[in-house]
Amino acid sequence: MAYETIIVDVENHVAQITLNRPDALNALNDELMKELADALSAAQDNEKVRCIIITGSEKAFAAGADIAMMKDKSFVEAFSGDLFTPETEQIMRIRKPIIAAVSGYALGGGCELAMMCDFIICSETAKFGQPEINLGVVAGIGGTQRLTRIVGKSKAMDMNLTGRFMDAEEAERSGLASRVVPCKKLLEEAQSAAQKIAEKSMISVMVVKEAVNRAYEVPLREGLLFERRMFHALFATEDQSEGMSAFLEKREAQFRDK
Ligand code: CO8
Repeated sequence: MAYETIIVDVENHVAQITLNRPDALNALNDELMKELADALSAAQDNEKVRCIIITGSEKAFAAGADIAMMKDKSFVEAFSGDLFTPETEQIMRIRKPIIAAVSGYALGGGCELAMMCDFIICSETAKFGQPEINLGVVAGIGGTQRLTRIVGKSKAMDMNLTGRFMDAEEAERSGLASRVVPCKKLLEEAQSAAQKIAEKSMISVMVVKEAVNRAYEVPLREGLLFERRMFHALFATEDQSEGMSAFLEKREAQFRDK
């Protein structure tokens, strides 16, 4: 599929998807969300891809859902059209790890998209926010839910009620971003993290993703049981044997995803 609103590069086992609507600061419209979901599914199906990066421009990761697209919708159109739901469901089904590399604005749906990724690396210029309240609406794809689980009630309320932006330093301090780097180093850092992940056994990588995400869904006892059972199950893999042997033989493990 040829894309109009994103750019996809696959190199060294990493699929880098760049949101590309510069005139609208990468605002998320129907076309972009469909293309993004399609590209992610293609990356999931591509055996060469072992990690995915979603990024934007230096000025904006994404400045939210496209306000011009939404402005004239009636309640019935918004409700029946179920805007972005199939695409976000599709994104949530991706089993390979996804890193958000955020520079500049990640607002509204842009912040929510970053939070749908597995972790966020941001540049010193990043600004996160849920400013939907300024438009007379509220967040619609996770800004009251994921943000609350990530940064806690007080900051989530503050962000959603006042619409203020959070800078990179606060985002890292609050656990929203895992690392902050200078703007020029953002993609290098994201690529290096992706390469590190790409070297691991894909089976362990997918288990980590499932297990950490499960922490948001189930009580602690259930989550711990799931983790323990997955730990046990990995002893059925050749990669467990290779990984532990390689450590004891003081050499690099050669994982084969088996
Ligand atoms: N939608 C559409 N166009 C946008 C958006 C947007 N979210 N953000 C920026 N643009 C456009 C501007 O209209 C402008 O276009 P033009 O040049 O044609 O006038 C261009 O991008 C550049 O923007 P600015 O001139 O405003 O640039 P500034 O540097 O002055 O300001 C800001 C940058 C602060 C990021 C500013 O653009 C801004 O506040 N943008 C809107 C942020 C916002 O409110 N985001 C939330 C949108 S609502 C949302 O995301 C809901 C998600 C849930 C969907 C749920 C579905 C179920």
